[in-house]
Amino acid sequence: MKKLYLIMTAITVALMSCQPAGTKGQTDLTGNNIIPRPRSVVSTGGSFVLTGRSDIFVMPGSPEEVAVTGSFLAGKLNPSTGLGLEVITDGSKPGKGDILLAIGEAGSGLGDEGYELVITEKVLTLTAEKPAGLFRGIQTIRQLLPPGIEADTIQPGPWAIPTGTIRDWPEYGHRGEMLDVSRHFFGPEDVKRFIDHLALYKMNVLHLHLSDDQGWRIEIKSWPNLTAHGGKTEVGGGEGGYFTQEEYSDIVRYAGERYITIIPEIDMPSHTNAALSSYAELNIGGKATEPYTGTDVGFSTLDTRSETTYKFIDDVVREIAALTPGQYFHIGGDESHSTKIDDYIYFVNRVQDIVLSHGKSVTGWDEIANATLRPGAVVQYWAKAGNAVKGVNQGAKVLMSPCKYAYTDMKYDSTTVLGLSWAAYIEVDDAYNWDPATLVPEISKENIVGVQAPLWAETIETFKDAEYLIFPRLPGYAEIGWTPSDMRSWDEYRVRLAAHGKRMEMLGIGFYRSPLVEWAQPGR
Ligand code: IFG
Repeated sequence: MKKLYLIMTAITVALMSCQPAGTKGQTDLTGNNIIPRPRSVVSTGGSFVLTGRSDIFVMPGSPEEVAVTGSFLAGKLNPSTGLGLEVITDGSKPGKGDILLAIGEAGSGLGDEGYELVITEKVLTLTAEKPAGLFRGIQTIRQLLPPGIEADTIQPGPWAIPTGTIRDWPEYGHRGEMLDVSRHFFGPEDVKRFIDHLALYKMNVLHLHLSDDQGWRIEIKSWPNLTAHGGKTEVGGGEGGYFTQEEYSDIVRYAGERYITIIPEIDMPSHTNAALSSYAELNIGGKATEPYTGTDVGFSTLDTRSETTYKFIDDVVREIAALTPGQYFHIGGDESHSTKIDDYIYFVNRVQDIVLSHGKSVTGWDEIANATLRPGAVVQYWAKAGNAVKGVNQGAKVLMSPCKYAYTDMKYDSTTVLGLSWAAYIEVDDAYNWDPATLVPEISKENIVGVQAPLWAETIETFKDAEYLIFPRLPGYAEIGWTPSDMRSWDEYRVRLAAHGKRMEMLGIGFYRSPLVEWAQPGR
């Protein structure tokens, strides 16, 4: 079998070599379509080719994670190339057509997620200071290969990468998306597919909106009715669902293997009808509410002056924090229209201390900045810049999720069937044409931890629906979080994005074919 590949590859390489010199796709590394755009690219005008003899070498003495990352790369390359790359950890030297992964010296300036890709005609060498950087670099290798690399069946080669050097690292440390699994429930397989999409575009956070008026989606062993009752429906009256703690832990593991952190959100004191209908004692007046399957907001509130409420929250935070390696716990705090402001502030202050008591830092929607923010708090700016500025004035950092640019449940335009439009219509260029560091004058770059694009699920029932709203806007958010703003322009980006149309097709993503982008014809 291997011999056949050798012959096939030899013929392919021979054919290739008679290609006109300098064919942009094959030998000009600066002609790449990588998203996010890498920080620096230098071309040396040659071509590196994967063949049936290629393998992935791990530098001797590397941490175990490096071999794991090598296996991830092999798992991406082998199904579509059929080249049977193996991960070699016995210390032998890479040869022609091999890939070498190595953890380099600290202090290279690449930071936790940066990487350097040195591609010669002989060997492709990927180095990073940390394993996370190698994993980000793997995504660049994927994107330097033809879109067919993403297929799960054998595709015609050749599998060539132009030679040169790429040095790259992110602008912001928090680059993510949020998935609302409460309004409509999305199971573990959907969430893992979402994580795969985030990984390809070097994103590193997935915020899961686990509770709301319409559904409680995470098992809490000390309050079993939250899912037994509160997880049983969703917007429109469907059957809902929930993650067992085992399923949640599996999602956390899957994300961690891709250097993606899960941030769990329990939204409170409003957006709590699922809990209020599960336990009478959580309600002001002590009577349980009816399950809610509509799409109004702001009508619910926990009893902010009842000790039972804080015992409940302590149990919930304790159980989820124990399953969550990430530093942040999201307490929601949005749209508390049925909670008096003094009660709201009292509540947010107490809940912050509960979160800190379980070893986590607090994040929440921008309204929480009306309380006294504890150290390490991050305010997620979504609607009121004034709230986010209050957070900055208290010394908090800001996560930029401006609803007019980053809410991926917004329709693309008035003809989009899925989604809402209360904030704005957000075409693909609108989603790209903003700079977090200058959007709000009083919020400067050093106050900002990064960007996140929420997907609210009132109007989406399947993950196919979700992907239609997420793509093709997600790559743009990834680039805003990764690439310096002075290296970004819509006219240049839209050309690279067009090349990702084929890649999304290969990944089975039914994306919105925005008329603003010159997508390659389907199937070609
Ligand atoms: N605002 C609500 C969400 C969701 C959204 C839909 C926030 C923080 C409108 N809160 O966005 O629950 O209903 O676009």
